[in-house]
Amino acid sequence: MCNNDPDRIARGAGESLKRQGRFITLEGSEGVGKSTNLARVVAWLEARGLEVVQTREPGGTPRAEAIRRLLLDPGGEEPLDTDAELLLVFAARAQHLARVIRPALARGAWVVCDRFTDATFAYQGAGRGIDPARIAELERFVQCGLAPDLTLLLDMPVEAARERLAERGAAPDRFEREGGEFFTAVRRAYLARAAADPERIAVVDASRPLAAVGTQIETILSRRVSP
Ligand code: Z5A
Repeated sequence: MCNNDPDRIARGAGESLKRQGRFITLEGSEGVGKSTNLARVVAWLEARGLEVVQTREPGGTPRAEAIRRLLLDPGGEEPLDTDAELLLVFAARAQHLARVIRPALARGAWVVCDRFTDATFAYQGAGRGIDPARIAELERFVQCGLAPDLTLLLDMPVEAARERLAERGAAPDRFEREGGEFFTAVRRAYLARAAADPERIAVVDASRPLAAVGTQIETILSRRVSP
């Protein structure tokens, strides 16, 4: 039995065995507007009377946020091995699933998460060059079949998104220091995943003004999730 088996978690919490909540993720390369539009998704769901848990990866719990700091910290002399990076991402995910995502879904809440495992296939897979089959093994081990019900993939040209981040002016983290080639590979991988799984992954044109992006997201929510 999977360590994160949803029935085990639900039984542990003394709640219904049935998973009732829904799991929505936002994905995309850096600076495409995931954090900005996540607030809109949450507001849309809350306006329909739903309990919504807003969270992010890597992170979402104090220990998983500590792993996030380790992953994003560009400092230090010692480079982070790519396999170590992958395992840290999944260690944070296991903690997040056990402490936040599974309990929320089991009590019927809707979980809206800024990035999830599609990011691992895009960044550690296409970006770092790790074989996707190895990532899929960890996905099975950690998630035990749990996957998002809907993923909004915010897509736009890499350079334009990087310009948005440059305007924001924050110091680049360890990923943001990568070059254009890395992020072009990440974008391609995301689009390939969307093409392979259009039932789950909806592509949003993130290059348009914020109001237009928000309208497209709300149209997708209306069509694809029925609270
Ligand atoms: N990572 C990984 O490698 N493997 C994994 O499995 C996971 C993650 C889960 C941290 O994620 C890093 O973790 C990430 C991959 C790695 N690194 N990178 N790159 P993150 O989500 O925190 O990092 P991020 O993508 O860099 O997030 P961000 O910088 O906050 O970008 P964003 O959330 O997509 O964008 P935003 O903050 O909402 O918007 C950026 C700016 O653009 C901001 O000033 C907005 O006001 C502006 N904006 C947004 N939308 C628009 C529109 N439509 N028009 C004009 N301006 C806009």
